[in-house]
Amino acid sequence: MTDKNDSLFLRAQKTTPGGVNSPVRAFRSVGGTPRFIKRAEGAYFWDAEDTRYIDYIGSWGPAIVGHAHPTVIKAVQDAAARGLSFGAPTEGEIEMAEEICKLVPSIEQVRLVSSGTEATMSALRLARGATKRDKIVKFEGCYHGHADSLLVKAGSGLLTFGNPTSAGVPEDFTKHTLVLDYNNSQQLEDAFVKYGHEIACVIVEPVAGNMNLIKASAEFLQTMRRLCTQYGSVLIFDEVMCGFRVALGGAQALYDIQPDITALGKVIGGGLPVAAFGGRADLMQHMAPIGKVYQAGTLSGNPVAVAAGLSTLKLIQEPGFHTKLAAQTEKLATGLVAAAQSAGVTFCADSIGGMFGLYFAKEVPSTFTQMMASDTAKFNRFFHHMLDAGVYLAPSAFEAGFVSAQHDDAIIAATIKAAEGAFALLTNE
Ligand code: KE4
Repeated sequence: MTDKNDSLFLRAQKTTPGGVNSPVRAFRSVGGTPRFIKRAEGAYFWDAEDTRYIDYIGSWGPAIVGHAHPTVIKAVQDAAARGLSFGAPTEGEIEMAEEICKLVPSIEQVRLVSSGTEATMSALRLARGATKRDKIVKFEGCYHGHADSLLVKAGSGLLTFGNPTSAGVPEDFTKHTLVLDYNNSQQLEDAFVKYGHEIACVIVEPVAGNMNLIKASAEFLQTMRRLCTQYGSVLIFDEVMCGFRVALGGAQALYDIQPDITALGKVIGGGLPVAAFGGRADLMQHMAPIGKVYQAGTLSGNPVAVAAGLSTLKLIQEPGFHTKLAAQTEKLATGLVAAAQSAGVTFCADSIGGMFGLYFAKEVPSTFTQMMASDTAKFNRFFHHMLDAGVYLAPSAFEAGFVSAQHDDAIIAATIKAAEGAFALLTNE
């Protein structure tokens, strides 16, 4: 039943392109009517029809402690009662910076911004300003927000510079961006041999979550670290999604690799707009007002948003938080695989910390090409069968899923039971 969602969607499309404020919300890759959410609590949210769903997007990562956590809500209410925004420094911003530097030791200094896009865009500008080089390296399938020089697809030939993936991005803005294959160490090595001393930075999702979940190999990240050090390029880990989600110290803690700059977001805002970029102090010294790399933001470090983020960061430091989160997420992944096997459906799943990936493929992909070969049509049908059963997965085969601390055994079991029915329907279609 989606009548109210249908009418809201029609109404929204009159005043907002596609009826949404971010494209993935429009259900265009899975089809059907997006659900307009009225409220959320714990592992659940309710749509305009008051239909309840088990939520596995969690606002695309921020809702790691669960929706409307009482502690977070109180922190926000208390902060809001003191005023919403001042455009002047506050003690809360110092606390947030100190907490980030404590939890992510590679970050010696950090600058708060309001979105992951701002964080990565600023990190790129910092790398270019600090090295006085123009070229950057990214990887196909990784998404770092919508800054012009990052909306790039691989060039036609190997090791050729990128072309815009979006209208409105001049080729001049992407001609310095080299797009390589994720988990291809040899190609990265070759790129540095050819362009190394012109490369300002390499930016990577150390655990990729924007081509579904794909984990970097340790060897790939180690090669990246070695080459950046050798050629004086800046290594940027985009941990906007995996930061504080795959482990308390992020992917860099899991892989034990120290990037030069880290971009953060999502969890550090707890659902409100907080993101950040930070790293080596000698690099951060290039940032205005002490350095020549300009970056600014009216709502950067907003006190209400910082209150939500700080209370979330405190909660995820409770003993055993990430161990339990990873265990619940793995329980979900293995349960879904078992359900698919019982139904005879070709399917696999993977998880790391509180992130998971679902693939209609024989094996878990490790490259963008392998991911693109998965059966997305089957994923789309599975998505809708699960939605009809009250389980809200990411509305795209190319997104990761997210578990919160509130996804308890009963909720995981209910999800697996819904999947048994969904897989059975797939076999009869
Ligand atoms: P935002 O500008 O959306 O806050 O962050 C951009 C960004 C940067 N880096 C990574 C690794 C990201 O995953 C993101 C944003 N993630 C998407 C989810 N695929 C946000 C959802 C959306 O675009 O609506």
